Amino acid sequence: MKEYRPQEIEPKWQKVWEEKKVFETPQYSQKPKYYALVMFPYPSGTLHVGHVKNYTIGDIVARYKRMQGYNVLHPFGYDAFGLPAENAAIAHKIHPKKWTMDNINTIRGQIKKMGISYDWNREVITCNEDYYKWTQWIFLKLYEAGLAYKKPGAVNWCPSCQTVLANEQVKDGKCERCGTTVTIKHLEQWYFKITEYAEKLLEGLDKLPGWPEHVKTMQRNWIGKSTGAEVDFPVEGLDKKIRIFTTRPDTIYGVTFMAIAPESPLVLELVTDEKRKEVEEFLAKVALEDRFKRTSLEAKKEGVFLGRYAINPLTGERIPIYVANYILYEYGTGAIMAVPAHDKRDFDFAKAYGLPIKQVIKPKNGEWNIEEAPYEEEGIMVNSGPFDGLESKAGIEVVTKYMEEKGLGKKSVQYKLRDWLISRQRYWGAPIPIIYCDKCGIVPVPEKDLPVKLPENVEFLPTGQSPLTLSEEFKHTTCPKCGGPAHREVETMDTFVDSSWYFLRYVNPKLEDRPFDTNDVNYWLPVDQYIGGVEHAVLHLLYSRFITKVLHDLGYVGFDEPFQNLFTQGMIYKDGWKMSKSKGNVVSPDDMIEKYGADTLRMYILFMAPPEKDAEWSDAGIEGVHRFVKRLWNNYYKMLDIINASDVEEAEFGREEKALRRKLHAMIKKIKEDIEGGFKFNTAIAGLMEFNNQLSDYLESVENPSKKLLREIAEKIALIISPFAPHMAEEMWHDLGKETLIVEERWPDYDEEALKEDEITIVVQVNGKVRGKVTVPAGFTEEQIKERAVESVKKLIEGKQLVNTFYVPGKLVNIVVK
Ligand code: ANZ
Ligand code: ZN
Repeated sequence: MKEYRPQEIEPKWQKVWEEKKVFETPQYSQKPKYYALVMFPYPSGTLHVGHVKNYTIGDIVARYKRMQGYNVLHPFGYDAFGLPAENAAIAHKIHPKKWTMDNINTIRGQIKKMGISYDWNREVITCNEDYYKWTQWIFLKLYEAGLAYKKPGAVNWCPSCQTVLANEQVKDGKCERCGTTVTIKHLEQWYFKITEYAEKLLEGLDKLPGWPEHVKTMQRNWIGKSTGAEVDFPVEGLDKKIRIFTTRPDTIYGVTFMAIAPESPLVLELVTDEKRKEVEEFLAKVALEDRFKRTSLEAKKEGVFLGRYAINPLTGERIPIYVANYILYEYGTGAIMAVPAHDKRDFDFAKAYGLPIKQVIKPKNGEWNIEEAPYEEEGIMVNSGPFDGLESKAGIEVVTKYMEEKGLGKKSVQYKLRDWLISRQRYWGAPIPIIYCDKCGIVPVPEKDLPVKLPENVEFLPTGQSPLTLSEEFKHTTCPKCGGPAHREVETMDTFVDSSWYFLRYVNPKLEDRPFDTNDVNYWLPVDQYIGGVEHAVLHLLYSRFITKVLHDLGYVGFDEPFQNLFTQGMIYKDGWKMSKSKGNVVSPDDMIEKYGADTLRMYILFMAPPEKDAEWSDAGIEGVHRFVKRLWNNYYKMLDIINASDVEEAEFGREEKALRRKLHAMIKKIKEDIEGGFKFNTAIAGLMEFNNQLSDYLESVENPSKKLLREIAEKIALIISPFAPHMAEEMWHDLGKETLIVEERWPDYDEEALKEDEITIVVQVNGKVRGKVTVPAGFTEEQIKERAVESVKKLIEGKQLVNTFYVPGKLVNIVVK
C-alpha cells in the first residue's frame, strides 16, 4: 500500500497549481464573485503558527467557495511601512527597505509551503512606490475635500518610538506598540477629519449583521455619541458666557458649582487677580501630570476656585467657578455645570472642597441619602421649580425645549471620536505630499508629480525629529504654484493610512494611472469575508470604513462599507503565553511542515479549538491529528486496492453498506452545515474522524466489501477534505484515476435519500391479541420501539393499568394491561 509522504506530495501539487495558474482570478466571470480577504501582515520577522491560523481559516473559506462554483478573489500582501520594520532595521543596522524585503521573501516562502490558494499575481507591498503613490493620492483627495488639515495642539507622544500617536494607538495611557507611557507634546500636525463621518460610521454599523456584536460595540463606544444640551451660563460682572455640555439638563436646578478644563483659555480670562497666582501654580502642576490618569474615574479630584461666579440661567443662583483636573478640554465644550447630587465625579469634588450637594432627582420608590452617595439613576424631579414631579427622562426633553424657547441653550450631540492624527516623525512611511512656500503657504503636490519618493540614503535614527529633515535633497524643492524656492513636508503618514485602502488595490494591483478601476472595485467589493485579529476592532477597521466612505462620497467607489462579513480569530498560545520571540515560545510552521506536512498543520490548527477562540498549542495535539491523517490515508489506499483488485466480486448493498452510505452522507451534511453555519471547522474535522472510524470498522469486518460503495466513499472523501488538506486530496483524486485537478471540482452535496434510515414493521398485541402494527426506523432501540407500540394503542388501553411489555426482536410487542 502507498505510504503517506507529505514532504513529497506537497511541493509537487503546489508546483502543479502554480504552473496551471489555478488560483489566478479572472477580473470578471460568469460565476458569482466571492472576495475572501485576510488581514495582511507586518513583515517584521518570520511567521509563527499563530499568524498562519489566520491564513488557514481564510484558505478554507476561499477553497470551499471556489468548489461551490464562485469566482474567488483571494489575495495577499504586506503592510510593509512602519515602526516595527524601522526599529528592527535600526537594531540590525541595515536599511529598512532591505530588511523589509528580506522578510517579505521569507514570509512568502513560508506561506507557499502552507499551500494557501493565493493569487500571487495580485501581491501588494505598501512600501513600494507604485503603491504609496496612491496612498499619497488619497491624501490629496482628502485635502481637496477639506478632510485633511493641519492644526497645532496637544498630541500623544511616545518617548520610546519618538513619534506622535493617534488616540486609537494609545491603550490605557500606553503606546499600543511598545507599552511605554505616552506623554503630551504640543505640535502642529496633519489630521484626517474622521469626526465629520462620526454619524455615518455609527449608522453603517447597523447595516453590518455579518460583523461580531462585540466589534460593533467597541466601535460604537469609541465613537461615543452622547445626546444632551449646550447651555450658556453668564459670568457675573463680565460680559462673558460659559458654554457647557450636559447630558442631564433635567438636573440643572441642582448645579452647585461649575468646572473648566485646565487647558481652556477661559481659565486665565476668568480668574480674579487675588486667585491668579494659586491658579497658575495649579495649571503648572496639572501640565506635568499624565492626562489619562488625571481624568480617570478613580483619580483624585482636584481644582481651584477662580474667585468668580456664574449665574444659573434657570434659577438665577450664583454659582462658583472652578478649574478642575477631571474636565477634558477636548470633549464637549471643555466646561461643565456640576451637579454633585447626581454625578460621582462632581460628588467627589464637592466633598473634597466642601461644596453644597443639592438633590433634584429622587428615586421613584423609597428614599436616598444624598450626603452618602450620588443618585445617578432615573427618577422624579424635585426642588426644580415648575418642573417638579416630572420623570427625569421626560424632564431632559422638557427642560431642553424650555431653554431653547428662552434662548438659553440648545439640543446638542457630542462624539468622543477625535480627528485622526496622521503625521509621524519617522522615516519608514509614505511622505505627506505637501509643499510649504513662503509666498503661497501650504501647496499640495500636484497629482502628476506623485509619488513624492522616499529618499533612500537618509540617517534614520530616531531623534524626535523626522529623519527627512536631515535630507537637504528631499527637503528643498520649488513651489508648484509660483516656482519659487519652497520646502517639502518632512513627516510621513501613519501606516494605518496605507492599510486603509489596500483591499481596493488588490483588485487592480498593476494599474498605473489610477489606484483602482471604479467598475472593477464595484464588481469585487464589498469584501464577502474578512478575517483577522480582534486587536484591530477599532484601529484598522474604523479607518478602512472611514476611507471607504470618503471615496464613496467623492464618487470613486459605489459602496460605502468595505467589509460585508467579519470573522475575528482567536490567538494561539504556547505554555500559557501569547507566542513571541522574546518569550522564546514560538512554534514555526516550517518545522511543523517538515515534520508532519502542511496538511497536518492545517488540520491541527483548525481542529484545536473553535477558530474564534484562543487555543493552547500542544505537541501531543498535532501528533494526534497527524495519526488521524495517516489513518485516513491508509483507509483510502486500502479502498483503492479493493476497488482496483479485479478478483473482488461486485456485491449488492446489504445492511452494512446501506448503513455506511447513510453515515457518509450524514457526514457531508454535517460538514457543510459546520462550514456554512459559522466556521465550525473543529467539529467538521471531528465529523470526518468519526466517519473514518466507521469506515475502518466496515473494512475490517466485512468479508466482501462493495466496490461501488467504496468508489463513492473515495470520491467524496477526497472532495470533502480538499479545502482542509488540499495536497493529500489532490494526490488521492489523482490515484483514484481522475484526470482533473480536485481544486477545480465541485464540493459534494449529500443525497437526501441516503440519509433515510431503513424501517421495520412490528406487530402490536394487547394481552396477546393482535391490535395493529407500527413502522419504525431500523436503528430504534427496544425502549423506543416499545414506546411507539404503547402510543399506537393508547385509546384501547385508556384507563387500564400497564403491567408489562414484551418485545420479540424485529417482530412484535405484547402489551400486558389490567
Ligand atoms: C451635568 C450632569 C449631571 C452630568 C448629572 C452628568 C450627570 P458623556 O455621557 O460621557 O457624554 N462632561 C461634559 N463635558 C465634559 C468634559 N469636557 N470633561 C469631563 N466631563 C464632562 O458625559 C456627559 C457628561 O459628562 C455631562 O453631563 C457632564 O456632566 C460631563 F447628574 O452635566 B453632566
Ligand atoms: Zn509659492
